[in-house]
Amino acid sequence: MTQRPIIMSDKKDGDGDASVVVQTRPKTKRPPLYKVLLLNDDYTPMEFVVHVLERFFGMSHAQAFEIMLTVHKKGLAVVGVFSHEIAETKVTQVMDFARRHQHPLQCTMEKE
Ligand code: TYC
Repeated sequence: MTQRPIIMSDKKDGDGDASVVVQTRPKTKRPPLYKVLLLNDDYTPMEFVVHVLERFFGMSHAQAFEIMLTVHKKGLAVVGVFSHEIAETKVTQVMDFARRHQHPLQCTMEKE
């Protein structure tokens, strides 16, 4: 939401001179969000990708299967949106898990 100035009520000082006081407010910036992307490749088994989506992104089997098919057909898909720290953790978890199982699955993040 856009920040609006705080307008105090019109001041009547008796001289017929009305004025407004604009109070400043400390800016509260929301932290930037990051998309976590899963990339397609020709070798990672479909069931492995479905398992990754269930395990690290809390998806149901049906949801995970649907997203896996989107990645397979379109080349990539956003699998979640997180703070920088959480996004980085997800990417690391997926990449480590894929490497341990010797699959070339790639997972990256980008600022929203
Ligand atoms: N294209 C892979 C296959 O046909 C499946 C796959 C889906 C791989 C999604 C990676 O992120 C991925 N076995």
